[in-house]
Amino acid sequence: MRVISSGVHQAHHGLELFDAKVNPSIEGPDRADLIGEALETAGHRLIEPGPVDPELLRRVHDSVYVDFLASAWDRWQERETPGPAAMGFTWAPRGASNRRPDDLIGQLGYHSFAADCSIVAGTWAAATSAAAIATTAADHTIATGETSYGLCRPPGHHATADQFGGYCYLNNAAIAAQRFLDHGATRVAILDVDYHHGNGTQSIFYDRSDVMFVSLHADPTFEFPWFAGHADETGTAAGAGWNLNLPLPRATDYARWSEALETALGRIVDAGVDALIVSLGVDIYADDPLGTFGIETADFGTMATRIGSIGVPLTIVQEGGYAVAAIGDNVAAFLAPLTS
Ligand code: OKP
Ligand code: ZN
Repeated sequence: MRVISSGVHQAHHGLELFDAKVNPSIEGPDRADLIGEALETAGHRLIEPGPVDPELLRRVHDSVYVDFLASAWDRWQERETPGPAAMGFTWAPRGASNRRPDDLIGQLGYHSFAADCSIVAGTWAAATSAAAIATTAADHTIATGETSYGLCRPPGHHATADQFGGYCYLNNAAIAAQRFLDHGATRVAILDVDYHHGNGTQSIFYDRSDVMFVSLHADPTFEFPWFAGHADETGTAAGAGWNLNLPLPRATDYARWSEALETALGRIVDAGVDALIVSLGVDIYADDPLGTFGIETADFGTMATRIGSIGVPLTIVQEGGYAVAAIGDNVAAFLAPLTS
């Protein structure tokens, strides 16, 4: 087991709008710091990532979006009275032309889909560091076959090819998947176990058959990201049949959740993939402030044992998880049975 992490994320702490109030985001630096500490206590060595690959970013994300993210904070600072964080507040009405505006304020709406997500001074460095962590983790699995874990922060699974939202800017799991393909894999699967549907990952690969996206998540009829994650979203064009959503009800416990996991793994095994990326959100934990599921700490070990049993090369990237008192134990419990 190789663990990749970096302290660069610490300078990123955005603001989020919720309940008509703006507060520091619940997605803060403490999350990754606590995971790192727990993993070191469990005997893991934390290894720094290599540099980010700008070409790889642009194979997953639109170039204009990458350039936008890289420059948004500096452009924001040029305003007469810049607020404490750059965020969108106008989104395209249904049926609108959705032409990209020229102005920064319009572009912030164009390139985002949720007001829980903002850009501050450290955001671009943190997002590219998380992408580098995912890339380095994938590279280790590609080179050795060994399982790797990328302690990515900010998370990535809500980020689409050209929009940020849900605390995500660059799609770390998608970047890891693309890395496997670029190094000879024919087909890879992404298994997303975060409490929230990975709308960004789904959309990036929705018309492609080389990356199968499989997600267990809270039903979007009652949960963020609200507009994606239904069971009838199965892919389009060449991607038809390569997207599997398993929406689950409130209060789902491990007995119910593990039934969906069996369905998910059955499809992944049938697909005969060369590698598996796990988008590991531990916000399915019983005491998570954003979640409603009933997964206990020990259940993370049980699910990891089952996922590992399919015998496919495995790279894990961190997504959500907001119960900071338990976040380290939950990730350590997941990694423990995969550690050799
Ligand atoms: C990101 B990931 C609560 C607002 C909820 C959206 C949740 C984003 C979750 N104050 N904002 O999938 O864990
Ligand atoms: Zn989540």
